[in-house]
Amino acid sequence: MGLFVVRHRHPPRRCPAEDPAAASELLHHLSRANAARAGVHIEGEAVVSGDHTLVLIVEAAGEAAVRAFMAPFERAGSVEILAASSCARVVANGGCTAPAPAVDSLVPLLAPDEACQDAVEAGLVVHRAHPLNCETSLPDLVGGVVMPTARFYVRNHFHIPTLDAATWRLDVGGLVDRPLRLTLDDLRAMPARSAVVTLECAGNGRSLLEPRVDGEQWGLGAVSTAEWTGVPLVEVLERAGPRSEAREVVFRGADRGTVDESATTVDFERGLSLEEALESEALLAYAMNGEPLPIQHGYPLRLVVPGWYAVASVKWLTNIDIAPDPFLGFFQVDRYFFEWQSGGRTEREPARLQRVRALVVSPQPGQTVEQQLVVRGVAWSGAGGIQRVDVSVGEGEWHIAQLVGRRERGSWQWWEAMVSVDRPGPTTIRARATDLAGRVQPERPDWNRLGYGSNPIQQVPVVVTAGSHLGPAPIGEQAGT
Ligand SMILES: Nc1nc2c(c(=O)[nH]1)N[C@H]1C(S)=C(S)[C@@H](COP(=O)(O)O)O[C@H]1N2
Ligand SMILES: [Mo]
Repeated sequence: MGLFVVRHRHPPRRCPAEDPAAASELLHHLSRANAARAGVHIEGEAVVSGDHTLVLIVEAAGEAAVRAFMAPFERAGSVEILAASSCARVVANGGCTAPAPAVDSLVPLLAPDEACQDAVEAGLVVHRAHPLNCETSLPDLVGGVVMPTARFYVRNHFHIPTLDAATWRLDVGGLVDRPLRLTLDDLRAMPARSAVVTLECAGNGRSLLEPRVDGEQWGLGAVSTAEWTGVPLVEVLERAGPRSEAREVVFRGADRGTVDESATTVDFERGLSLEEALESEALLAYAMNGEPLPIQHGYPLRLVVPGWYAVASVKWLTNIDIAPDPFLGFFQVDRYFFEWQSGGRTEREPARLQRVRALVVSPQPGQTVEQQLVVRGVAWSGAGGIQRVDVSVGEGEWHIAQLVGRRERGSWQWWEAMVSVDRPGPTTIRARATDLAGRVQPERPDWNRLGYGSNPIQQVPVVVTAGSHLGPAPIGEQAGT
């Protein structure tokens, strides 16, 4: 189907709307049902006031179908038919005259404009339409630990593959005694486990770095939490039986493309050492919040590695390969590591566990608040649970916040603090998390060449108005909790 803009004009003296019979005939001709019979889907229609001009937006197989349908208008005046495109498609293609993005894929792909349109409509903050990259809007985080799937951030490096679960297989091979070829039904028949896990992109917060670092300019919303259900990775590894020389487990997704300026195609692949794979409590997840994984989050199967930066959680998983040596693929050694200069030397360290961070969800930056207010948000760390969160107003002393709900490995936890502010006027709220390993957020971000793991104490500017009225009751005091 193609999209078209149609413009009809007629001379004022031949305005068909002035003749009741002709006018009603045209109205019926333009009804959605009549148009559909002619193979034309009318998306919208309007008449430019005082200008004898009608504009239609229609979908049809081709221009000929539109032309045939517009015949009654052609008799009354002129008809122009312009090939058109949705805004999302133009943006996904990179401009009004740019061709569609190049495709190098072995599997069918999700139309980039549709994925982008859905994300915008769900309220995600789209940074790039193709490949689709969008973050969660922080005010949307209200509610429970788990958030609505449609608002979960999306991070892609390539086109989004649409895999057919009926023909999809997970191949487990390499240094194993029993190579496996599993269907989705095979996996569903194995003992299932569910876990609430927070995924965070290693680039979350990159836009706060100074000097600026190239790469996706994430605010603070490249992080989200869902309940994932699937088969523990260890179960599948044990079934396959790694041989004694096995050292590394390599996970491959079905998406691929070119990277940097290079012409060669790379698959999205990541490795974990066998030890990490066995100890990580990773899941081979086929469900997210009780529903089959959505396409953009890895349908039909993805890896979910609790506590790790989410690059480890390979989507659209098709292969698990057990290897004798550490994996050296692009997304393992050319990206997703910290790199600093120290004393003329370059130091590198892979981005593995999520650093500790607290996010203020309420109030939001720029909001007006009263002198007594409740500050609340989430906090997480890949090194274990959150030990404490402290809140401070206007560079004042730190107040300990109350942690809400259960502490779960790999999941963020809500916290809240009631604070009072001495004086009305502009001020800044800060929240600082400390994890059970004793790691605490730094004042300033730890700048590194690729801009990963930026977790400084968040600063939320607000304006305080005079008044002692309390905001909404703290979560712990609401009815039913
Ligand atoms: N196959 C595949 N898996 C992938 C990626 C990808 O581009 N392709 N991106 C990774 C990165 S960098 C992140 S942050 C998470 C994002 O997961 P989400 O889109 O479900 O939020 O997926 C990871 N897994
Ligand atoms: Mo990421």
